[in-house]
Amino acid sequence: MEAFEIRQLFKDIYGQPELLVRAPGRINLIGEHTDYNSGYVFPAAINKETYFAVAKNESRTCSIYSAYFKETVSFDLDNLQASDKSWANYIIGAIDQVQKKGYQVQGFNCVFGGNIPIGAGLSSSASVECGLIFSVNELFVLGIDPVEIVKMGQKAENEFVGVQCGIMDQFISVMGKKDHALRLDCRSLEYDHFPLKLGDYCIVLCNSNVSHSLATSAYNTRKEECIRGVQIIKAHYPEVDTLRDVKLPMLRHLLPELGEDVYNRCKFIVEENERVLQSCGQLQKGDITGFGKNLYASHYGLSLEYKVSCLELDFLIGFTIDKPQVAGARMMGGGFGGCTINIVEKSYKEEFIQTISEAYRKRFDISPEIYEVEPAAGCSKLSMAANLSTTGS
Ligand code: GAF
Repeated sequence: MEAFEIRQLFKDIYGQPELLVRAPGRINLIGEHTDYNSGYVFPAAINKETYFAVAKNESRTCSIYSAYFKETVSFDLDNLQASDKSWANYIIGAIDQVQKKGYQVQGFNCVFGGNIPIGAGLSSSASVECGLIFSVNELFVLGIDPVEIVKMGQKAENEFVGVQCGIMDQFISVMGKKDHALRLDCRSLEYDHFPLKLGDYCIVLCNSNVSHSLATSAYNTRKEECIRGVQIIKAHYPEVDTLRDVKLPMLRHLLPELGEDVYNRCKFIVEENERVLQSCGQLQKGDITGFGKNLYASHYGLSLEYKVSCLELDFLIGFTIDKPQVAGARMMGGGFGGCTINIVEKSYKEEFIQTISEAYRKRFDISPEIYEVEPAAGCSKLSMAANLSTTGS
Protein backbone atom coordinates (compact mmCIF):
# COMPACT_ATOMS: atom_id res chain seq x y z
CA MET A 1 0.00 0.00 0.00
CA GLU A 2 1.10 3.58 -0.59
CA ALA A 3 1.03 6.57 1.76
CA PHE A 4 -2.16 8.07 0.30
CA GLU A 5 -3.95 4.75 0.83
CA ILE A 6 -2.89 4.61 4.48
CA ARG A 7 -4.11 8.18 4.93
CA GLN A 8 -7.45 7.24 3.32
CA LEU A 9 -7.80 4.14 5.49
CA PHE A 10 -7.27 6.29 8.58
CA LYS A 11 -9.99 8.68 7.39
CA ASP A 12 -12.38 5.77 6.85
CA ILE A 13 -11.73 4.27 10.30
CA TYR A 14 -10.92 7.19 12.62
CA GLY A 15 -11.46 10.50 10.78
CA GLN A 16 -8.83 13.09 9.92
CA PRO A 17 -5.17 12.12 10.71
CA GLU A 18 -2.92 14.78 12.26
CA LEU A 19 0.31 13.38 10.92
CA LEU A 20 1.69 11.13 8.21
CA VAL A 21 5.11 9.48 8.58
CA ARG A 22 7.24 7.18 6.42
CA ALA A 23 9.80 4.71 7.78
CA PRO A 24 11.99 2.78 5.31
CA GLY A 25 13.16 -0.82 5.19
CA ARG A 26 16.80 -1.51 4.39
CA ILE A 27 19.32 -3.42 2.37
CA ASN A 28 22.72 -4.28 3.75
CA LEU A 29 25.54 -4.06 1.21
CA ILE A 30 27.94 -5.96 3.45
CA GLY A 31 28.67 -6.53 7.16
CA GLU A 32 26.35 -9.30 8.30
CA HIS A 33 26.03 -10.36 11.96
CA THR A 34 28.77 -7.87 12.80
CA ASP A 35 26.45 -5.36 14.49
CA TYR A 36 25.93 -7.34 17.71
CA ASN A 37 29.70 -7.97 17.74
CA SER A 38 30.44 -4.21 17.94
CA GLY A 39 31.74 -4.30 14.36
CA TYR A 40 31.03 -2.45 11.12
CA VAL A 41 27.98 -2.57 8.84
CA PHE A 42 27.24 -0.91 5.49
CA PRO A 43 23.45 -0.71 4.98
CA ALA A 44 21.20 1.68 3.03
CA ALA A 45 17.57 2.65 3.65
CA ILE A 46 15.42 1.81 0.64
CA ASN A 47 12.35 3.04 -1.17
CA LYS A 48 10.23 0.29 0.37
CA GLU A 49 8.53 1.82 3.36
CA THR A 50 5.95 1.59 6.12
CA TYR A 51 3.55 4.54 6.42
CA PHE A 52 1.84 5.74 9.60
CA ALA A 53 -1.26 7.92 9.83
CA VAL A 54 -1.85 9.03 13.42
CA ALA A 55 -3.99 11.35 15.56
CA LYS A 56 -4.47 11.90 19.30
CA ASN A 57 -7.75 10.60 20.73
CA GLU A 58 -7.94 12.33 24.13
CA SER A 59 -7.95 9.06 26.11
CA ARG A 60 -5.42 6.63 27.65
CA THR A 61 -6.13 4.00 25.00
CA CYS A 62 -4.34 3.40 21.70
CA SER A 63 -6.15 1.85 18.77
CA ILE A 64 -3.86 0.55 16.03
CA TYR A 65 -4.93 -0.87 12.67
CA SER A 66 -2.30 -2.84 10.75
CA ALA A 67 -2.95 -2.72 7.03
CA TYR A 68 -0.21 -5.35 6.62
CA PHE A 69 -2.24 -7.82 8.72
CA LYS A 70 -5.75 -6.33 8.37
CA GLU A 71 -6.30 -6.40 12.13
CA THR A 72 -6.86 -3.90 14.94
CA VAL A 73 -5.31 -4.02 18.38
CA SER A 74 -6.22 -1.70 21.29
CA PHE A 75 -4.22 -1.30 24.46
CA ASP A 76 -4.25 0.73 27.64
CA LEU A 77 -1.21 2.97 28.09
CA ASP A 78 -1.33 2.39 31.86
CA ASN A 79 -1.33 -1.39 31.56
CA LEU A 80 0.86 -2.53 28.63
CA GLN A 81 0.71 -6.28 28.07
CA ALA A 82 2.22 -8.47 25.36
CA SER A 83 -0.35 -9.26 22.66
CA ASP A 84 -1.12 -12.68 21.17
CA LYS A 85 -0.86 -10.98 17.75
CA SER A 86 2.87 -10.98 17.13
CA TRP A 87 2.83 -7.85 14.90
CA ALA A 88 1.29 -5.84 17.74
CA ASN A 89 4.26 -6.51 20.03
CA TYR A 90 6.52 -4.37 17.83
CA ILE A 91 4.12 -1.46 18.45
CA ILE A 92 3.42 -2.11 22.13
CA GLY A 93 7.14 -2.75 22.75
CA ALA A 94 7.99 0.58 21.11
CA ILE A 95 5.49 2.49 23.28
CA ASP A 96 6.77 0.60 26.32
CA GLN A 97 10.27 1.93 25.64
CA VAL A 98 9.05 5.51 25.18
CA GLN A 99 7.21 5.39 28.50
CA LYS A 100 10.08 3.65 30.32
CA LYS A 101 12.34 6.54 29.32
CA GLY A 102 9.90 8.86 31.06
CA TYR A 103 8.27 10.47 28.00
CA GLN A 104 4.57 11.34 28.47
CA VAL A 105 2.35 9.83 25.80
CA GLN A 106 -1.45 10.16 25.54
CA GLY A 107 -3.91 7.93 23.70
CA PHE A 108 -3.80 7.94 19.91
CA ASN A 109 -5.20 6.17 16.88
CA CYS A 110 -2.93 4.83 14.17
CA VAL A 111 -3.16 3.09 10.83
CA PHE A 112 0.04 1.67 9.43
CA GLY A 113 1.04 -0.40 6.42
CA GLY A 114 3.17 -0.07 3.33
CA ASN A 115 5.10 -1.90 0.69
CA ILE A 116 7.91 -3.69 2.56
CA PRO A 117 7.47 -7.40 1.94
CA ILE A 118 7.02 -9.07 5.35
CA GLY A 119 9.51 -11.80 6.27
CA ALA A 120 11.79 -10.97 3.35
CA GLY A 121 14.67 -9.73 5.53
CA LEU A 122 14.15 -6.08 4.51
CA SER A 123 13.52 -4.96 8.11
CA SER A 124 9.83 -4.29 8.07
CA SER A 125 9.98 -4.79 11.85
CA ALA A 126 12.59 -2.06 12.42
CA SER A 127 10.56 0.27 10.20
CA VAL A 128 7.47 -0.39 12.34
CA GLU A 129 9.29 0.13 15.67
CA CYS A 130 11.17 3.24 14.57
CA GLY A 131 8.31 4.69 12.52
CA LEU A 132 5.96 4.41 15.48
CA ILE A 133 8.41 6.04 17.91
CA PHE A 134 9.15 8.76 15.32
CA SER A 135 5.38 9.34 14.98
CA VAL A 136 4.63 9.69 18.70
CA ASN A 137 7.72 11.88 19.06
CA GLU A 138 6.21 14.26 16.50
CA LEU A 139 2.61 13.93 17.69
CA PHE A 140 3.34 14.69 21.35
CA VAL A 141 6.41 16.90 20.72
CA LEU A 142 8.55 14.73 23.00
CA GLY A 143 11.97 15.92 21.80
CA ILE A 144 13.52 12.44 21.47
CA ASP A 145 16.69 12.67 19.39
CA PRO A 146 17.14 10.36 16.37
CA VAL A 147 19.78 8.06 17.89
CA GLU A 148 17.60 7.62 20.96
CA ILE A 149 14.73 6.57 18.67
CA VAL A 150 17.11 3.99 17.17
CA LYS A 151 18.08 2.59 20.58
CA MET A 152 14.49 2.44 21.78
CA GLY A 153 13.46 0.58 18.60
CA GLN A 154 16.22 -1.98 19.12
CA LYS A 155 15.32 -2.43 22.80
CA ALA A 156 11.66 -2.93 21.92
CA GLU A 157 12.70 -5.84 19.72
CA ASN A 158 15.15 -7.26 22.30
CA GLU A 159 12.84 -6.98 25.28
CA PHE A 160 9.27 -7.22 24.00
CA VAL A 161 9.64 -9.36 20.87
CA GLY A 162 12.55 -11.46 22.17
CA VAL A 163 14.97 -11.23 19.21
CA GLN A 164 18.47 -10.31 20.38
CA CYS A 165 19.08 -8.21 17.26
CA GLY A 166 21.87 -5.67 16.90
CA ILE A 167 21.39 -2.01 16.08
CA MET A 168 21.85 -1.98 12.28
CA ASP A 169 18.26 -2.19 11.10
CA GLN A 170 16.87 0.48 13.41
CA PHE A 171 19.88 2.74 12.83
CA ILE A 172 19.52 2.81 9.08
CA SER A 173 15.73 3.13 9.16
CA VAL A 174 16.14 6.40 11.09
CA MET A 175 19.50 7.69 9.79
CA GLY A 176 19.41 6.71 6.10
CA LYS A 177 20.12 9.33 3.42
CA LYS A 178 18.76 9.44 -0.12
CA ASP A 179 21.22 8.03 -2.71
CA HIS A 180 23.66 7.05 0.05
CA ALA A 181 24.72 3.99 2.00
CA LEU A 182 25.88 4.37 5.59
CA ARG A 183 28.95 2.89 7.19
CA LEU A 184 28.30 2.45 10.88
CA ASP A 185 30.74 1.61 13.63
CA CYS A 186 28.40 -0.32 15.91
CA ARG A 187 30.65 0.25 18.93
CA SER A 188 31.00 4.04 18.89
CA LEU A 189 27.88 4.65 16.71
CA GLU A 190 30.02 6.93 14.54
CA TYR A 191 28.80 6.85 10.97
CA ASP A 192 29.52 8.19 7.48
CA HIS A 193 27.21 8.44 4.52
CA PHE A 194 28.72 7.24 1.22
CA PRO A 195 27.19 8.19 -2.14
CA LEU A 196 26.00 4.89 -3.58
CA LYS A 197 27.23 5.19 -7.14
CA LEU A 198 27.29 1.88 -8.97
CA GLY A 199 27.85 3.20 -12.50
CA ASP A 200 26.60 0.66 -15.02
CA TYR A 201 25.31 -1.61 -12.26
CA CYS A 202 22.09 -1.73 -10.28
CA ILE A 203 20.96 -3.50 -7.12
CA VAL A 204 18.54 -6.36 -7.63
CA LEU A 205 17.06 -8.25 -4.68
CA CYS A 206 15.82 -11.82 -5.10
CA ASN A 207 13.34 -12.83 -2.42
CA SER A 208 13.64 -16.59 -1.96
CA ASN A 209 10.14 -16.53 -0.48
CA VAL A 210 11.24 -18.95 2.20
CA SER A 211 11.58 -18.18 5.87
CA HIS A 212 12.87 -21.19 7.79
CA SER A 213 11.61 -21.59 11.34
CA LEU A 214 15.21 -21.78 12.61
CA ALA A 215 15.76 -18.09 11.94
CA THR A 216 15.12 -16.63 15.42
CA SER A 217 16.57 -19.45 17.53
CA ALA A 218 19.69 -19.79 15.35
CA TYR A 219 20.17 -16.01 15.43
CA ASN A 220 20.22 -16.02 19.23
CA THR A 221 22.51 -19.10 19.23
CA ARG A 222 25.02 -17.38 16.93
CA LYS A 223 25.13 -14.45 19.30
CA GLU A 224 25.81 -16.79 22.24
CA GLU A 225 28.58 -18.56 20.28
CA CYS A 226 30.28 -15.24 19.62
CA ILE A 227 30.05 -14.30 23.31
CA ARG A 228 31.58 -17.68 24.21
CA GLY A 229 34.37 -17.10 21.69
CA VAL A 230 35.18 -13.70 23.19
CA GLN A 231 35.32 -15.16 26.72
CA ILE A 232 37.90 -17.73 25.63
CA ILE A 233 39.95 -15.25 23.60
CA LYS A 234 39.91 -12.68 26.42
CA ALA A 235 41.45 -15.17 28.83
CA HIS A 236 44.56 -15.07 26.59
CA TYR A 237 44.28 -11.50 25.33
CA PRO A 238 42.79 -9.33 28.11
CA GLU A 239 42.70 -6.31 25.78
CA VAL A 240 39.94 -7.98 23.72
CA ASP A 241 36.42 -6.75 24.52
CA THR A 242 34.55 -7.93 21.44
CA LEU A 243 35.33 -9.78 18.20
CA ARG A 244 36.04 -6.37 16.74
CA ASP A 245 39.35 -6.40 18.64
CA VAL A 246 40.45 -9.82 17.38
CA LYS A 247 43.01 -10.51 14.64
CA LEU A 248 43.14 -13.78 12.74
CA PRO A 249 46.53 -14.97 14.10
CA MET A 250 45.12 -14.72 17.66
CA LEU A 251 42.31 -17.02 16.67
CA ARG A 252 44.41 -19.64 14.90
CA HIS A 253 46.34 -20.88 17.88
CA LEU A 254 43.16 -20.96 19.99
CA LEU A 255 41.39 -23.32 17.60
CA PRO A 256 41.67 -26.38 19.90
CA GLU A 257 40.21 -24.44 22.82
CA LEU A 258 37.49 -22.68 20.81
CA GLY A 259 36.38 -25.79 18.99
CA GLU A 260 35.65 -25.79 15.27
CA ASP A 261 32.17 -24.23 15.36
CA VAL A 262 33.01 -21.26 17.60
CA TYR A 263 36.32 -20.78 15.76
CA ASN A 264 34.47 -20.58 12.45
CA ARG A 265 31.90 -18.10 13.79
CA CYS A 266 34.67 -15.86 15.14
CA LYS A 267 36.77 -16.13 11.98
CA PHE A 268 33.81 -15.08 9.87
CA ILE A 269 33.15 -11.99 12.00
CA VAL A 270 36.81 -10.92 11.98
CA GLU A 271 36.99 -11.25 8.18
CA GLU A 272 33.57 -9.68 7.59
CA ASN A 273 34.59 -6.53 9.49
CA GLU A 274 37.65 -6.29 7.25
CA ARG A 275 35.47 -6.74 4.16
CA VAL A 276 33.18 -3.86 5.20
CA LEU A 277 36.08 -1.45 5.46
CA GLN A 278 37.54 -2.63 2.14
CA SER A 279 34.14 -2.39 0.44
CA CYS A 280 33.63 1.24 1.44
CA GLY A 281 36.99 2.09 -0.15
CA GLN A 282 36.19 0.07 -3.25
CA LEU A 283 32.85 1.81 -3.76
CA GLN A 284 34.46 5.22 -3.30
CA LYS A 285 36.97 4.35 -6.04
CA GLY A 286 34.27 2.86 -8.28
CA ASP A 287 35.91 -0.58 -8.02
CA ILE A 288 32.72 -2.60 -8.52
CA THR A 289 34.70 -5.74 -9.39
CA GLY A 290 36.58 -5.71 -6.09
CA PHE A 291 33.39 -4.92 -4.19
CA GLY A 292 31.61 -7.79 -5.94
CA LYS A 293 34.35 -10.25 -4.93
CA ASN A 294 33.89 -9.21 -1.32
CA LEU A 295 30.15 -9.91 -1.60
CA TYR A 296 30.85 -13.46 -2.75
CA ALA A 297 33.44 -13.95 0.00
CA SER A 298 30.85 -12.74 2.51
CA HIS A 299 28.33 -15.26 1.20
CA TYR A 300 30.75 -18.18 1.41
CA GLY A 301 31.54 -17.24 4.99
CA LEU A 302 27.88 -16.88 5.92
CA SER A 303 27.09 -20.22 4.35
CA LEU A 304 30.09 -22.35 5.36
CA GLU A 305 31.46 -20.74 8.53
CA TYR A 306 28.66 -18.77 10.14
CA LYS A 307 26.12 -21.30 8.82
CA VAL A 308 23.11 -19.03 8.44
CA SER A 309 22.33 -19.70 4.78
CA CYS A 310 20.03 -22.39 3.37
CA LEU A 311 19.64 -24.44 0.21
CA GLU A 312 17.44 -21.86 -1.49
CA LEU A 313 19.78 -18.91 -0.84
CA ASP A 314 22.85 -20.93 -1.86
CA PHE A 315 21.08 -21.86 -5.08
CA LEU A 316 20.29 -18.22 -5.89
CA ILE A 317 23.91 -17.24 -5.31
CA GLY A 318 25.24 -20.28 -7.20
CA PHE A 319 23.15 -19.25 -10.20
CA THR A 320 25.00 -15.93 -10.50
CA ILE A 321 28.55 -17.20 -10.22
CA ASP A 322 29.25 -17.89 -13.90
CA LYS A 323 27.44 -14.73 -15.06
CA PRO A 324 30.04 -12.07 -15.95
CA GLN A 325 27.30 -9.42 -15.84
CA VAL A 326 26.82 -10.00 -12.09
CA ALA A 327 29.65 -8.33 -10.16
CA GLY A 328 28.74 -9.94 -6.85
CA ALA A 329 25.92 -11.41 -4.79
CA ARG A 330 25.26 -12.70 -1.31
CA MET A 331 22.50 -13.58 1.12
CA MET A 332 21.37 -10.58 3.13
CA GLY A 333 20.21 -10.11 6.72
CA GLY A 334 19.83 -12.69 9.47
CA GLY A 335 19.63 -15.64 7.08
CA PHE A 336 17.68 -18.92 6.69
CA GLY A 337 15.58 -17.30 3.99
CA GLY A 338 14.70 -13.81 2.83
CA CYS A 339 16.53 -12.01 0.05
CA THR A 340 19.82 -12.13 -1.78
CA ILE A 341 21.43 -8.89 -2.94
CA ASN A 342 22.86 -8.89 -6.47
CA ILE A 343 24.97 -6.25 -8.21
CA VAL A 344 23.87 -6.61 -11.82
CA GLU A 345 24.81 -4.80 -15.02
CA LYS A 346 21.87 -2.56 -15.92
CA SER A 347 21.78 -3.88 -19.50
CA TYR A 348 21.51 -7.47 -18.21
CA LYS A 349 18.84 -6.77 -15.58
CA GLU A 350 15.77 -8.00 -17.48
CA GLU A 351 17.46 -11.19 -18.67
CA PHE A 352 18.80 -11.79 -15.16
CA ILE A 353 15.36 -11.46 -13.61
CA GLN A 354 13.82 -13.81 -16.14
CA THR A 355 16.50 -16.51 -16.04
CA ILE A 356 17.04 -16.62 -12.28
CA SER A 357 13.29 -16.72 -11.69
CA GLU A 358 12.84 -19.62 -14.10
CA ALA A 359 15.76 -21.58 -12.66
CA TYR A 360 14.57 -21.09 -9.07
CA ARG A 361 10.99 -22.04 -9.94
CA LYS A 362 12.23 -25.16 -11.71
CA ARG A 363 14.41 -26.21 -8.78
CA PHE A 364 12.11 -25.43 -5.81
CA ASP A 365 8.66 -24.96 -7.33
CA ILE A 366 8.58 -21.53 -5.68
CA SER A 367 8.30 -18.22 -7.53
CA PRO A 368 10.88 -15.76 -6.26
CA GLU A 369 9.99 -12.09 -6.04
CA ILE A 370 12.45 -9.65 -7.53
CA TYR A 371 12.83 -6.01 -6.46
CA GLU A 372 15.00 -3.25 -7.82
CA VAL A 373 15.57 -0.77 -4.99
CA GLU A 374 17.03 2.71 -4.57
CA PRO A 375 18.67 4.20 -1.46
CA ALA A 376 16.21 6.43 0.39
CA ALA A 377 16.12 8.82 3.36
CA GLY A 378 15.49 7.68 6.93
CA CYS A 379 12.17 8.21 8.77
CA SER A 380 10.48 11.48 7.92
CA LYS A 381 7.18 13.33 8.05
CA LEU A 382 5.15 13.41 4.86
CA SER A 383 3.08 16.39 3.86
CA MET A 384 -0.64 15.84 4.28
CA ALA A 385 -1.18 17.15 0.73
CA ALA A 386 -3.40 15.23 -1.63
CA ASN A 387 -0.76 13.88 -3.96
CA LEU A 388 1.54 11.47 -2.16
CA SER A 389 3.18 9.63 -4.95
CA THR A 390 6.90 10.03 -4.23
CA THR A 391 8.73 9.38 -0.99
CA GLY A 392 12.21 8.93 0.35
CA SER A 393 13.60 12.33 -0.58
C1 GAF B 1 18.94 -9.01 11.45
C2 GAF B 1 19.17 -8.22 12.73
F1 GAF B 1 18.03 -7.55 13.10
C3 GAF B 1 20.33 -7.22 12.58
O1 GAF B 1 20.59 -6.60 13.82
C4 GAF B 1 21.59 -7.91 12.04
O2 GAF B 1 22.23 -8.65 13.04
C5 GAF B 1 21.25 -8.79 10.83
O3 GAF B 1 20.15 -9.66 11.08
C6 GAF B 1 22.43 -9.63 10.42
O4 GAF B 1 23.45 -8.82 9.96
O5 GAF B 1 18.51 -8.18 10.42
